[in-house]
Formats: sequence, C-alpha cells, structure tokens
Amino acid sequence: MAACIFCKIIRGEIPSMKIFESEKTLAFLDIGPLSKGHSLVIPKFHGAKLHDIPDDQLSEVLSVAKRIAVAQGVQDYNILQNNGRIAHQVVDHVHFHMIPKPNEKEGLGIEWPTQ
Ligand code: DGP
Repeated sequence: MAACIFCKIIRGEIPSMKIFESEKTLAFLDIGPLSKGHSLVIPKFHGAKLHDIPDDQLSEVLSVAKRIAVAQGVQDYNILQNNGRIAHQVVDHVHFHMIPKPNEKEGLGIEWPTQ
C-alpha cells in the first residue's frame, strides 16, 4: 500500500535495521524500543488487522519471532500484537512486537544492534 510506513520499509523507501527477511516476512528493530532488541515481525502482505491477513501470509511470523528470541538468547520476552486504536495500534499494518525482557545477569545474551 503506497502510503503505509511499513510497506515503505518493505520496499526500502524508509531505512530500517532489518534482522530477518524472507519472501513473506520481514523483521526489523522498533524505532522506539521498549527494551534493547525490541523488534517488529510483519507479514509483507498489507493488512491493517490480524483478520485482514490470509493464513498463509501469517504462517512464518511466530516462528520468526521464536528464532529472534533464540538468536538474542533471551528467556523472558513479550510477543504483542495490537488491533485497532482502542487496543493501542498506531501503525495500520499488522505487526508483532518481540520485546525482550533481559535480566541483569543474562542481558540479551549477545551483542545486538540498536536502531
Ligand atoms: P503499535 O502501537 O502496535 O501500532 O506499534 C507501532 C510500532 O511501530 C511502535 O512501537 C513504533 C514503531 N514504528 C513506527 N514507525 C516506525 C518506523 O518508521 N520505523 C521503525 N523501525 N519502527 C516504527
């Protein structure tokens, strides 16, 4: 979709720190991270809300979030997905937040780029 910020990121028209990309899925660091390593995993298919996305376009999203958790070495994290303004959705392109909750002992486990 022409005006969508995340579609612009997919097309490379807006810079982002990409951490995973496949035919259907993109993951990149959140511009306003709630913790170090906070990323967004999105289907490349444009749809505002979860129910707008065909199942086959969503099939990779959770496994990519899981792979990010493994790569970051975190045991504690939130996977969060907002639908609609009342539910705090700001960007109208479906996205799953992957928010690590590193503890003081383990940190993120590895060095991780920041946005
Ligand atoms: P939500 O409230 O669930 O719609 O969260 C939208 C998230 O998108 C928010 O955490 C900030 C992030 N975001 C918004 N614009 C950009 C952008 O241009 N680049 C990146 N990397 N993240 C963005």
